[in-house]
Amino acid sequence: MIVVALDPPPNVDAERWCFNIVSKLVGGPRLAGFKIGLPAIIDRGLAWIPRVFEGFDGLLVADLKLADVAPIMEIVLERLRSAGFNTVIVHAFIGREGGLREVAEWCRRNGINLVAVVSMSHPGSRDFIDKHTREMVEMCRELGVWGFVAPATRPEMIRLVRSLAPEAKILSPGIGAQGARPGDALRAGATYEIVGRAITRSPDPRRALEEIAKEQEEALRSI
Ligand code: BMP
Repeated sequence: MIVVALDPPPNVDAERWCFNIVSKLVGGPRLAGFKIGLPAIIDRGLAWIPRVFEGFDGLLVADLKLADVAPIMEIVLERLRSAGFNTVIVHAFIGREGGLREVAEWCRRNGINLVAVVSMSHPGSRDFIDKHTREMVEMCRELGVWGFVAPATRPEMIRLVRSLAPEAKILSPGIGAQGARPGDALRAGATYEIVGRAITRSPDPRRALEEIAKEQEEALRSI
């Protein structure tokens, strides 16, 4: 399945840009949801989210990669929940006490899917984060975290996460603009491939989504 990353460039009206793309993609093949992060939120805040996603019942992922103390994260999470997000991404490296434990409880109480970053798609992820992926996944599993971010650019990291957390969702960025091919992450055990620019910067985003969906299906058939 595909989660489309909506990262508007700096020279556009973020709400209009997102609305335009969302209206072309909703109902498209293998579309599971949308991910919205700082590029749109620092331009427009959150008030526009319900306007653009009215009636959409897929994953709506807030990607602020939160990494703060729990009481402050809970304030942010409440605002994200009120805006209509049903899934949030936080960093796992903040650790358990005063951090992920409380946030995981908050998400459970409020019906929000909690996703933890345990490895990233850029090479620098190896410097620090990847040295602790295993222990971060183990901690998150104990806390009942719903999903993980692991990179399509390094399928061995997806395989590691999948082996440690067989029941978890895995969201994998890095398809297209960062070099991985559609289906690479799914074959390694990911649940969703996060795709941004390969769809949103295409002259025909709907066609780009359809082509990626087709490639995913072909990749899955070849397992
Ligand atoms: P693109 O397909 O245009 O490269 O976009 C990837 C998206 O996934 C971006 O929104 C980026 O913030 C996010 N992302 C990533 O690229 N690597 C990570 O390790 C984690 C991410 O959330």
